[in-house]
Amino acid sequence: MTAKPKVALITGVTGQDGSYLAEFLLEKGYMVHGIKRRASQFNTQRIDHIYQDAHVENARFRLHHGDLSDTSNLVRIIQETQPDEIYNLAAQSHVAVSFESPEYTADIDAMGALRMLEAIRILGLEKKTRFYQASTSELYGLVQEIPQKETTPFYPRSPYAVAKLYAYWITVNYREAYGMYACNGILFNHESPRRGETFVTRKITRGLANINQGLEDCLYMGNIDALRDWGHAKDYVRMQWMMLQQEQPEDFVIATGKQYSVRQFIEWTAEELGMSLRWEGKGVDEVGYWEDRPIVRIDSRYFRPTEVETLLGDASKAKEKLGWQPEITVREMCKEMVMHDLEQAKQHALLKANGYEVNVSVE
Ligand code: NDP
Ligand code: GDR
Repeated sequence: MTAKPKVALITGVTGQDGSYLAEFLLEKGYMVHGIKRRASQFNTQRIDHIYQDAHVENARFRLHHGDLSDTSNLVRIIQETQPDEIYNLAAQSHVAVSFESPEYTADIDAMGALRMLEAIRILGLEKKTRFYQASTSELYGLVQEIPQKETTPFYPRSPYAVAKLYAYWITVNYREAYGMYACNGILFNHESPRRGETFVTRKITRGLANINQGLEDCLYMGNIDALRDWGHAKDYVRMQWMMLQQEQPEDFVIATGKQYSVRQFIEWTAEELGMSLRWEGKGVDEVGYWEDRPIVRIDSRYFRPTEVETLLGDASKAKEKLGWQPEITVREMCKEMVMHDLEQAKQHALLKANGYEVNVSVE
């Protein structure tokens, strides 16, 4: 007789982390349920390769329509799936967008976490279901201490970060108030070829690959002096799972402990593409040249009303208590992203050369 597989429920399964986590858990033998939003077009590109037809017997990957704004829907899905582990990854996750849609961001990122925790409680699953909350280094915001660790005070700098601050504390509160196994992963930026196209690393690798293939002329950037601690999403989802396998629930910082500027990431990307980049000018007038062509310019539209200038994480606790360490370096990750986006740009260039319309826009 084979043991019953563990059951996981992932919100945000169609996103970058959700897709890697689903792959990871399926490899571990889990039954994986994911919540996807209804959209007017297919939004499952990142998980299509692991999709299993629901008609197939013993399919171990199932999708459910749902939304973090809809309590009754969440209660029903949790009731039906009876998960051992819930990974709450769903969010309006773009910091700049949160300034434009602060109320929506609060509803999904803050209240959404509360709705998930309450659903567990309403269903009497407090002792069965373990809960992971996708917390963020954005909580640190305005620098209070460098590097940032679990004990560093928070100072959120965007509607996104403020919403995530609520989610962080409500997770701690439900752990303390109801004895739930609930914990926060305070994750620093993590990227991959599956990163959303409007986050800075992907915008750069995609934008410069398009320029390299003659699909675009120039990449417009915001604050390129911002400093980030970038890791690879694959390394970080492993840690999300590890956090739910401990005897006691605790919160952990996940980071590489290395920090680089956005400017540096642009230079690495250009290097991978064999495009030597030369900077001229200062501030908003700074321009990056490839030979005599201006290919990177600053557009103040991409500046944020309040910026997080510097993030650098100290993941010693994760290393000591869980033995976690990142395996993929930022340069390896940059190369992987560039190769992926170059391949895509080449395909688009071919389509274009044959008279097809292609959408290569970079936001
Ligand atoms: P993505 O933006 O790639 O994915 C977000 C996911 O949430 C998508 O599946 C999206 O669905 C879903 N979603 C958005 N709104 C709703 C909603 N109202 N109801 C249900 N689902 C919704 O994010 P990442 O994978 O990069 O990040 C995962 C989580 O980790 C997020 O909570 C993010 O805030 C947090 N985080 C991310 C970090 C990073 O560097 N990547 C660092 C620290 C924290 P759809 O595909 O339909 O848009
Ligand atoms: P961040 O990621 O805000 O850190 O949030 P993002 O990649 O959007 O920005 C990183 C830094 O780059 C600067 N920047 C630009 N950013 C974007 N998107 N576009 C630009 O053109 C641009 N130019 C400069 C930004 O100002 C910023 O300083 C991500 C998200 O995944 C969150 O969900 C997560 O919580 C945090 O990482 C940790």
